[in-house]
Amino acid sequence: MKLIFSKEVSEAKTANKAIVALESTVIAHGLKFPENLKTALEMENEIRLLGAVPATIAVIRGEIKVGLEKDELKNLSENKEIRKISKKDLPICIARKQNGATTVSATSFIAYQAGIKVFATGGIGGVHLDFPADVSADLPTLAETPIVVVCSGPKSILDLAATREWLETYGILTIGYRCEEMPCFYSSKSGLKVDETVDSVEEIIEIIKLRDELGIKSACLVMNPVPPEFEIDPEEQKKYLDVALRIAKEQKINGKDLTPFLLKKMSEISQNKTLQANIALLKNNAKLAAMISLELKNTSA
Ligand code: PSU
Ligand code: MN
Repeated sequence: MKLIFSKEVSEAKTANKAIVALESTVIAHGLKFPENLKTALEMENEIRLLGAVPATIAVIRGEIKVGLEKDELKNLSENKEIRKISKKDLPICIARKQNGATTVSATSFIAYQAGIKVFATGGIGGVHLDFPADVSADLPTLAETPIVVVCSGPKSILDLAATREWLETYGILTIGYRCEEMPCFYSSKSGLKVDETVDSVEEIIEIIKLRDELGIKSACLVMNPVPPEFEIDPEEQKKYLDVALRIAKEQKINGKDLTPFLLKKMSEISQNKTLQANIALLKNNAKLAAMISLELKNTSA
């Protein structure tokens, strides 16, 4: 698989530095301009400030890029004509020399091929409410990719119980970072348990290393709840979601357009409250991912 590394990522690989992968769907489809660009740059900087190197992943004119230059990030944020791609879409996007924003599915796959072990995002995809046949391609990819994904749980727009069961069945480990319940994006409470709670990065490293030693090939999700000052209580969240779901149904929105549509509608209905929470959790997850990737390097030397 041909990967094009940015100068920064290529130097980091040579120097054996800690690298954190970041996805591009959240930039191109998950947040609107200009907040998307600002958030993407801030996530990268949080990672650099801690001493690790960010590698935002995307397909640009048919080339798989690991690490984006500033102008490439800017283009991704402004351009509406970017394909949202999961792993299975990669061959199409490359063959047709298209621009593709990578989801958790495509990003995990590429990061793993690039030798990057830790990836930070907001919320992962899962089983959709009211559309039980719509299961995000994030899930099957995570089931077969031994990477660490720092996230704030599945997105709250999903059927959380069904998503939690899917993770269980397909052996995707859920670790709660200082939380006992599986967080669900804008909220820290889902009423569903994580597999185990940890209080420190060292405990996460120990578990990841044992997973690898045992030859277990599925992802480990490190679930990091939204910072409390941005948390939206589940009742309030449900109000926004119910309106967004009703509009989606009326407008017959489905397939890969559903997630971006619901996120955008909820942000409008909540007067940007969900947007602020989304941005806060993304930056917070970037920081924790940097800490994990640094500790992983320190203890593997
Ligand atoms: N997290 C966010 N915002 C997003 C996404 C995640 O905070 O927009 C994206 C991710 O790229 C995830 C995708 O992989 O939504 C899932 O989309 P779908 O449900 O169509 O598989
Ligand atoms: Mn879907």
